[in-house]
Amino acid sequence: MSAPTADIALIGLAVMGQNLILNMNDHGFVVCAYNRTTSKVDAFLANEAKGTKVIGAHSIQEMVGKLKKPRRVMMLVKAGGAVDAFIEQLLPHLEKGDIIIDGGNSEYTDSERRCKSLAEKGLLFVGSGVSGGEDGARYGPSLMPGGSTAAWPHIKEIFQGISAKVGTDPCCDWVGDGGAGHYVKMVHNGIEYGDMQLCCEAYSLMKGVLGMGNEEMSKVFGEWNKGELDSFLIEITTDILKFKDESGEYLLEKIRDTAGQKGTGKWTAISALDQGMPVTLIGEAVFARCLSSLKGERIEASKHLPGPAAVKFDGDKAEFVEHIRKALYASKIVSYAQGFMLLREAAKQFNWNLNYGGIALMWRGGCIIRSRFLGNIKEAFDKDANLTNLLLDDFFKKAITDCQDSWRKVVSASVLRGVPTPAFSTALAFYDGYRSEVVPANLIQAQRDYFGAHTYELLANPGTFHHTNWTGHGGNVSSSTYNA
Ligand code: NBP
Repeated sequence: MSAPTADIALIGLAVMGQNLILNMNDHGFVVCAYNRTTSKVDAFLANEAKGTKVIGAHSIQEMVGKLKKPRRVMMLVKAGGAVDAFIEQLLPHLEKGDIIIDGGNSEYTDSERRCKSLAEKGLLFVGSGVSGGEDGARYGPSLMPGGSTAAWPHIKEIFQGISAKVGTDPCCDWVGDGGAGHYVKMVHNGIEYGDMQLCCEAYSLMKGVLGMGNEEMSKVFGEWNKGELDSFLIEITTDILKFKDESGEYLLEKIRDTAGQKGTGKWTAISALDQGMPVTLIGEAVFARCLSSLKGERIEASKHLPGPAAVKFDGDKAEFVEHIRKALYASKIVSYAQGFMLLREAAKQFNWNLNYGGIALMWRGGCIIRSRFLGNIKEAFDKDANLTNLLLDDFFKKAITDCQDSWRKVVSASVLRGVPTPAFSTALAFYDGYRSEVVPANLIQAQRDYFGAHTYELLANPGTFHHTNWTGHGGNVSSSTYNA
C-alpha cells in the first residue's frame, strides 16, 4: 500500500463539506473526501473537485488508510445521531492521539459528552463552530474550535489557514475545553437571530408607519451599511428589499411571513434561562419567529382584535428614519452585551477561560453576524479583558447615550401605532432595568414571603434572611432559602 498522503479527511459532501474541502485544497492541504452515500464521492471528484489534489474514499477504512498521522478526521454532517454513528464507525480504525473534529451545528452538551468519552479512549475530539454558509466555507469561514486542547497544535495551521481574515488576523482561534467551541457558535447563532429580528422591525416601521417603498427602503439600508451599522446582514437586506422576480415584482413582498428555525436560537435562550442571564433580545427574537409561524391564528385574530385607530404619519420622514437607525444600533449594542453576559456566566460554570476579544475577532469576519461593530467590541475587551459589561465601556456608553432619545421615540411610536417591535422594546426595557439602582423586586420578595414563607433580605442587612407573619394567622416557620 502506498504511503498515506492526505493531511485531513472530511466526511459529509453536502454544501458545507464540499466547499470546505475546496477551500482546504486552495490552501495547499490534501483532503480525503468521504460521504455516507458513496456515489457522492465519485460525483464530487468528477465535477467540483476535478483538477484539484482532493482524493476520495469509499469506506471509512480506506479513508483512514490514506491519512497521515496523527490522523485528522472532520465531519460536516447533520448534527445529532449521524455524528455519533460516524464516531462509532471510526473507533476501530483510529489509534491514540488521532483527532476527530465535528464541524456541524451540534449542541455543546453533545460535544462535552463526546470529548469526555473519546478522551477515555485516548482520542482527541474537537467540536468546532463553522459559520458563513456556503460562501464562507468556500472562501473563508469563521471557525470556533474547542474540545481537547492537545488537538489544537495539530489543526491550527489548517484551521487558521482556511478561515476568514481581518487584515492578517485569522477569524479562528482556540476557544476552550469540551463544548466551548459549540457553545460560542450557539451564542453566535442566537445573536444572529436577534440581528435579523432588528432588521425586520426597522423594515416593518419603514413600511408600516412611514409607508416607504422597497427601493426607498433598500437605499436607506444601503446608507446604513456605510456607517456604524456596516454588516453582512444589513448588506443582504439592502439587496433583498430591491430584488425583483421574473414578473418584475418585489419578491420579498410575496414571501409568506412565517419564519423557520433550526434550533440554535432556542438553545441559546434555554441556556440563558439555565444560567439565569437576562438575554431578553434573543429570547424575543426566537418568540417572534414562533408567533410568525402561527399564521392561521393570526389571520383569524386580525379579524377580531382591534388595535389603535390608524394615525397617518405627518412628521419628518428622514428624521424618523434616523431615529429608527439609532434605535436599531442601541438595541444591537444591548443584544451583544447580553450575549457576552451569557458567555461569561457559562465560562464560570464550565471552567472555560474564554478570550472575549478573541471571540469578537472570530465573529468579525467570515460569519453571518460579521460587522464593523465587532471591531469596536474587540477594542473594548482589548482595553479591559475583565470588562463586566459592554454597556460600561466608554465607546458603547457614548453610543447608547447618543441613541437614547431616538430609541425611546421609536418604541413609543410603535406602541402607540400598534406595530410590534419586540426586540427594540425589550432592549430598551433591559437598558432601563440594568441602569436602575432600585427595581420593584422588593414587592416580589414580600409576596413570596407572604404566600410561601420564602423569606426576604433587608436593604440594611443583606445576607440575613427574615420571615414575617404577614396575616397574623400564618406560622413563624419559613421555607429554606435557595435559588433555582
Ligand atoms: P446537511 O446538514 O444537509 O447534512 C448533509 C450531510 O449529512 C450529508 O453528507 C448526509 O449524507 C449526511 N447525513 C445525514 Br443528512 N443523515 C445522516 C446519517 N444518519 N448518517 C450519516 N450521514 C448522514 O449539510 P450541510 O448544510 O452541508 O451542513 C453540514 C453541517 O454543518 C450541519 O451540521 C449543519 O447544521 C452545519 N452548518 C450548516 C451551514 C449551512 O449554511 N448549510 C452553516 C454552518 C453549519 P448523505 O449524502 O448520505 O445523505
